[in-house]
Amino acid sequence: MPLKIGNPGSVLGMAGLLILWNLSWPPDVSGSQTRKPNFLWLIAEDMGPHLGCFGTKEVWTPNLDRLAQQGMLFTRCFTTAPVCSPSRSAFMTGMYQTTIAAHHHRSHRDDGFTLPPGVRLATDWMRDLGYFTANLRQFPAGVDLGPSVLNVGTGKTDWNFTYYGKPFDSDRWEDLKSHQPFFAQINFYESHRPFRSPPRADPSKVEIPPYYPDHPVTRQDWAKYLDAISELDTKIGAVLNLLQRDGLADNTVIFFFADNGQAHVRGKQFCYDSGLHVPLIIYWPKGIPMPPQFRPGTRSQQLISAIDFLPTMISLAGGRKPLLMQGRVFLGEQADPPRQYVFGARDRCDETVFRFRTVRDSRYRYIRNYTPERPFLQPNGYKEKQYPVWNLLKELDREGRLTPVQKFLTAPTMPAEELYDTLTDPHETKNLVESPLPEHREALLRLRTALDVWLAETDDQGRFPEPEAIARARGATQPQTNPNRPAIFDKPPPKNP
Ligand SMILES: [Ca+2]
Repeated sequence: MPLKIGNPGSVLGMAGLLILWNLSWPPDVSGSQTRKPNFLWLIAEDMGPHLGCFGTKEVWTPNLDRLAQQGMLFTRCFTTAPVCSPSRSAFMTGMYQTTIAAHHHRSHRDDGFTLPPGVRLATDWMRDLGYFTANLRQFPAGVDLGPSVLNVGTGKTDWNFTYYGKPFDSDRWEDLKSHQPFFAQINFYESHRPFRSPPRADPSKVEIPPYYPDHPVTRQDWAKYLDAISELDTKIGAVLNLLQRDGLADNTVIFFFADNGQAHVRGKQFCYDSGLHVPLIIYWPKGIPMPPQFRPGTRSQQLISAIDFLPTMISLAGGRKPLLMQGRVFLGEQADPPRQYVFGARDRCDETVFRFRTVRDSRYRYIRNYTPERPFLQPNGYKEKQYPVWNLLKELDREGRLTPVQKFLTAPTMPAEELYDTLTDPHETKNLVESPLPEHREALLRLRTALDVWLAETDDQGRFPEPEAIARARGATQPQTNPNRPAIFDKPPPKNP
């Protein structure tokens, strides 16, 4: 099929690839004149916008609330996948996981699969700009980082590709001060299951979504999730203290976000807001000139995709966004026009095959399901073992104790299309695909078209099914038997002129 101009899949292998590769070359040298900011990414696991500053009850997050108050809170930030490895592959490259064939969860753990030519890791781009890079695991002795200090800085990468070489220069906090400017990240564990944080939230007071049965099991589980976030906050506080202690607080830009949505039955692994909506807080330090769009102490409703973090950081670091990087710059002098849409995708997760694609504007979410013959509760060992509500739903369904909204999750099939008005229905429970109202028809047609255009322009690799044997092997793919390999892999890598 001929591909349109502007389609990264079509251009990557040709002249555009050279542009993608070379735009930040030669390395920016202006940093010798102007002080460049450090960047610190604080990456939480599996959490939705459940912080005090988002109005959540029974969670205690004074440090993140203060960071949001001094910085900016972005209330409409979404990952491109509702699960770790595709999402992390995307935000660490600024590319949709569906374009770079990293869309199945952990499918390339042991097959030597590498990024397509011209697509690079965040640290590669930042090194070109003179940055030292770190994925922090080691912290100074004697510093109080909370009760389970081993969980601060997991070093998690979980990319669904192999990176040959050293992706980060260091894992030691103590290296930062002497290696500025730096781009460092800290990966936190707390909000990943199993939840193990000290109990604090009162299960009888937590607010649970209407699609879960109001049952002690649900309440207890939700309280544990909130407790995990409260514990995460104490660790964030400790890291913020370390920045102060080492004199780094005034020249370090902080991004706080999560790698995918909340670890609940209809959250993680699914393409509703609950699987893709994550908190985003950006803190801007006083020692660095502020981008024109930055308004400390405010909330922004601008649509942000997690693949926008990297091009934005490159731009703020004095570089230029690589021409074909799919993320958009949302802060700084080179900011792109704000997004009208954010996109997301889910493909195979472990042994469970689904294919969803979704697009959302500031109000409506549209989901297309390519596997509607499969049930929402299609067997998944991870969810069965770790999500008590997964089994509770099945049990209460057998007893006839679910409401119609809850029965949606135990139905034998799923809708082929879903449309939700997140303004009037934030939990996305009323599917408007059949609605005759003109505004719903308009939203449906517009979002269907937006999705079709995105699928074509981004060369969605999910259109090629994985061979069943590979899916059955739960990720043990062999490249020679995997047809799910974009044509761009077969093009020779670019040569520097
Ligand atoms: Ca995750």
